Amino acid sequence: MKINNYNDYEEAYRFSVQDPEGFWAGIASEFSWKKKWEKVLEWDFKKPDVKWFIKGKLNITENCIDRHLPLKAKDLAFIWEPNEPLGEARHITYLELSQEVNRLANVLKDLGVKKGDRVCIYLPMLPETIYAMLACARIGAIHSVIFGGFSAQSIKDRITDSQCKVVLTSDGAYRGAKQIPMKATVDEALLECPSVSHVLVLSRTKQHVNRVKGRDLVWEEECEKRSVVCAPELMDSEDPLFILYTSGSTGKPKGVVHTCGGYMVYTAYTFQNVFQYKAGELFWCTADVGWITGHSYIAYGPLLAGASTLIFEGVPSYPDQGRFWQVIDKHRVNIFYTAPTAIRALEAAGLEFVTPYKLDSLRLLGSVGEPINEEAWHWYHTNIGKGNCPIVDTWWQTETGGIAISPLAGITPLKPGFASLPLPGIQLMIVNEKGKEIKGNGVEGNLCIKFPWPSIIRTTYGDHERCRTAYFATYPNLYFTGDGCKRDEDGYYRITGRVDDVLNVSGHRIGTAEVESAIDLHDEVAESAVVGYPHDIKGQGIYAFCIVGKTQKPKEEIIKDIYENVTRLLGSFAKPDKVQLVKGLPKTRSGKIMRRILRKIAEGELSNLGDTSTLIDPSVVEDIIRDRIV
Ligand code: 7RM
Repeated sequence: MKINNYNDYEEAYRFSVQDPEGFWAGIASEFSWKKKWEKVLEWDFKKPDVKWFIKGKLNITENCIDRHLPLKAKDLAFIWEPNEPLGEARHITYLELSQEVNRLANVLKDLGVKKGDRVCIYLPMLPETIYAMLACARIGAIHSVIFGGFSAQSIKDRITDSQCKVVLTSDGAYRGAKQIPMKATVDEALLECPSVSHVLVLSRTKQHVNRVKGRDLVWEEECEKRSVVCAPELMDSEDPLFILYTSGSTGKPKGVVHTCGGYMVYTAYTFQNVFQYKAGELFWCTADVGWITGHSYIAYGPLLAGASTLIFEGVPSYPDQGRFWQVIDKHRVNIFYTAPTAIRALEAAGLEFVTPYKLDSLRLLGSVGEPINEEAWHWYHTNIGKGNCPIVDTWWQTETGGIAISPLAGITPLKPGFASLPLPGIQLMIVNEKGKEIKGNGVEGNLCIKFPWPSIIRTTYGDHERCRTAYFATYPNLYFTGDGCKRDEDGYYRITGRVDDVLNVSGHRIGTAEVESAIDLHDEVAESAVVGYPHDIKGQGIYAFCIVGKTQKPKEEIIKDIYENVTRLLGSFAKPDKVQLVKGLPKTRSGKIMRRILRKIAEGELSNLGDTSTLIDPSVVEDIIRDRIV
């Protein structure tokens, strides 16, 4: 499975294109299967229908846990660092992991959770959050993790979409100086979720929570009563492992479905090769497990490799902006994987937060979630990596399941700002607007993938047609990423950002349509249009243009309500940075909002608005420009 030098990489890449089935079969053989697959791959991007390791039987938790027990029972699976720097860290071995996962799996079973049932996980960053995911996988239940920053409304939408039976949550959460109610938010969501029969509540903050009789149970009490042994459910390669909701350019978030066999093979392979993990090292990915990065590179990838991972409960700015660096020194972290937005925020805080720390345990740095600007890259390389740690700029998506374009640590020559080269198994294609391939180097266009890899999205939960239209219909026979990219003279890839109506705000993926629907619920707002604009720290900021008619209400009050509505309906991370009340929006004769013009105005590029001749009423543009928020 391991690539050791650039020649190996080139050879692996060539093999993966010439004989994809042979290539992936070789890697898959390194895992423990209950029954070997009969055929490696069947695929048809038109439907789409992709199956890997057909009729293979396995349980991913056996590969994450049991497989390591004979030799590594006492090795650390996790170090957990609490929100409070003076709080006590927890050290969890593979043996303890096994016992805790099995206890919880037995609890779920006794609550009537069966193979194929959906379970919602709404928890802070705790070892128990990973136990929860693995306990589901152990018994074949499909987990749906919801990021702890989401609102009651968002939880309700997600639970309803996948008809979850059980919710795993905690009383509250610590995030920096704040104490956040988790259970109370779940209670509010569950007022309208008849599919949920039980809620298991972990105690973290010890704050008061309501207890609904017959529905709510105390996590610790239930686990204590259960056995540390639980036989793994026999799963087919293509049985769903989890659902993870992600934002697209239209409508409500989509439940991206990943399956057991392919996801296992791909996350393990990419974890080992991108990070070049060596036994004994400590890996730290700062993402929340509520996002795909946490699923693949806090939970599954590292555990499949038998690695030791740091789980951090807190935030980078508490108690001060030096917290990441303090934690790296404290636990002697070797590999540090974070998002450009965090790097830029910590750079802005000043070097006085970095210099107190040695950071001499670091061997490798990683970046994920958005394009990393060259300036931030150099700051990270010089001040955190002390000039001698490679940076792996990893491009991928919820839908790809694992890293798809990235340097391999210490192997691929680096170029700041470039995710560099595709991993073995990833066959990229750049196309123009019409879907025609743009060949050669020194080109730019829309990024597609033309051949399946093991952890490609299988479907969007409950709505396969949506999966087809969102990813496989724009360009026939290609998976469309939604990103634009450049391929330079050396064949290196630089991702330029989304080409659809999806924003990337501080690494959070947000659909403009979602923010607009939240804003439009306001009585005084007739219609709104949301666009992104470049933001020094967040990458992108959110600018909302809202049509408000004649009203008695003061402007300030309406704007305040809009902020509150978005926070309540989606979560505070989706709150617009700028709200402008307008009389009208630039629309074409067919009624389409010309977002291109609004984007230019939000970016402050007023000199070159492009063709406005097709607008019904060009004067609205002048009004918007006059009152724009800078
Ligand atoms: C892993 C993750 C996916 C979107 C994707 C891109 C952007 C992610 C990079 C990046 C430039 C990168 N999954 N993106 N990584 N852009 N360079 N290294 O973030 O589903 O939440 O978001 O994020 O636009 O399409 S995600």
